[in-house]
Amino acid sequence: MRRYVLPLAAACALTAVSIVTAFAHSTLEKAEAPAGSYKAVLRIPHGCDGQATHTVRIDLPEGFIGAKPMPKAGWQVATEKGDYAKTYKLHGKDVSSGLKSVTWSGGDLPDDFYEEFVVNGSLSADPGAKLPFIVTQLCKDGQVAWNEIAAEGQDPHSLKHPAPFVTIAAAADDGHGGHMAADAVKVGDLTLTGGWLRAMLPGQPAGGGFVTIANGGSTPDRMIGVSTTAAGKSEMHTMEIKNDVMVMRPVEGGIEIPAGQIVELKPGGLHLMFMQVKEPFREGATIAVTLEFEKAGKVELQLPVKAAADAHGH
Ligand SMILES: [Cu+2]
Repeated sequence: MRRYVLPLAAACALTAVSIVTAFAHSTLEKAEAPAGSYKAVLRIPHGCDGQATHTVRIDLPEGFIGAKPMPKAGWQVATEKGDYAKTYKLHGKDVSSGLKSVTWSGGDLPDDFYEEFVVNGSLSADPGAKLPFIVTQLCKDGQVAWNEIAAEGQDPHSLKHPAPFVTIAAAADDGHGGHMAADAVKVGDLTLTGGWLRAMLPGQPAGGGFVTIANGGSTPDRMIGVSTTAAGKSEMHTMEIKNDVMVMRPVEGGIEIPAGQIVELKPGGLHLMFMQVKEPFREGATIAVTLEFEKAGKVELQLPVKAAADAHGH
């Protein structure tokens, strides 16, 4: 990627600043956020070995899409655009390119001061993913690059110049009667969240199950099997309304989980179906359910049983 080297402005206005000594590293104001709209506020804590910073460059991470920089009084802003590693959905549209870096130059940020630089955009990555924003500060005689990324299991605090990063939080509750999202389970490129089973009435022979599957990989996967010892027969179903009647049927060939997409199994739509249930699922119980994916393989989920608040025909 091309680097900008920008001339130092002779004179420039001081922007509103506040003195903060607590931040030794460059950091993001919000270090954790769910996928979706995100305002990246990058803090520049100090200059380079006593010198003022005149240029700040931020290289945006893959998965931070539709980004726009906030102009800054006293600084010129320049941007670089390019292709993303893959195609994302943003507001219902496919996007495959956009802002890759922003450079604010011609400013004057004395070493004793702290400043914030803002890029607004949208986070599109799996819960748990860490998206690093590489920050480079240029001063008269040198530079500081916040470009170190912690390896898996490494403590980011052990790095001398860690890149600020945002961790993608689990999606907020979908509002379906207050079902809490279960802990995220990762298998291969897939992240499974919010799994639950609907509590069954006594004598009811079949029950439904739901889970959200995010594919963070670059290739599609497919759910090809579901099983549990709690039921004689487990299937994947679709549900649709035909002639005012809700009809369910097994999904032929399994459920596709497209690359970079989220598939939600939920009441009224795709769901897991458990038949010949030995003991009706009781609210408060936890039942082990194994899902099988073509590429990611098998994963066992401990699914909580929740009240059948909204009976969609089961
Ligand atoms: Cu069903």
